[in-house]
Amino acid sequence: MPFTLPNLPYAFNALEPHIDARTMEIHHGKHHNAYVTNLNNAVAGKPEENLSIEEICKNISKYPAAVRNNGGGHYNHSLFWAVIGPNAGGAPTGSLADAINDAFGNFDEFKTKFAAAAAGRFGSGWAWLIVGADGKLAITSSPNQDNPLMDVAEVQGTPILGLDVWEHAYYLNYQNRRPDYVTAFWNVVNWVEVAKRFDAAK
Ligand code: MN3
Repeated sequence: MPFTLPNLPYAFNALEPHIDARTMEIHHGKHHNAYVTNLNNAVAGKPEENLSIEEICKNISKYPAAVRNNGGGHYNHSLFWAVIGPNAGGAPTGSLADAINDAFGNFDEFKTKFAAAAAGRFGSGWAWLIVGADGKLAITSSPNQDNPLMDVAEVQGTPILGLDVWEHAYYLNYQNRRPDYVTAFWNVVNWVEVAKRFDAAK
């Protein structure tokens, strides 16, 4: 099987009270796991089983819907687990902080705009902070399991921070209160990891 479920690099309860253990357990072990299984089934015996998930996303228009949905699901969740974590939150520093100030005015303005993208994504999808082809930061959102790496994305770039706004990501703890979940998200963002991805994407 070419694609595997990455281990969660912290305990299910490590993000409490911001994201509850039961949500993390189901989200990682059931939802992400299903995307990996369905992606492996969709690429079995085809040339794309030898490609990286990033390469598949970049050429997603060539592949059937099962690869788009489950490949996106695998890429998106793998990024999500990495950019959140315990002992996190606060604010970015260094060149990432400078780039956020350049692009959005200041960190609070950035958070307001990102939260608006997350709240405004109708139905299921993701909010993103991306590095565009021009090297500049931008905020965007995508439906379903699409992402900004995909050649079909409205706004394309390299994602360095993503927020899952599917109901399965927050419903057990927050019910219909997506804005409360988005507010809590800032307490678990691993800015060191986001900065690493920013430096790599530039
Ligand atoms: Mn999810």
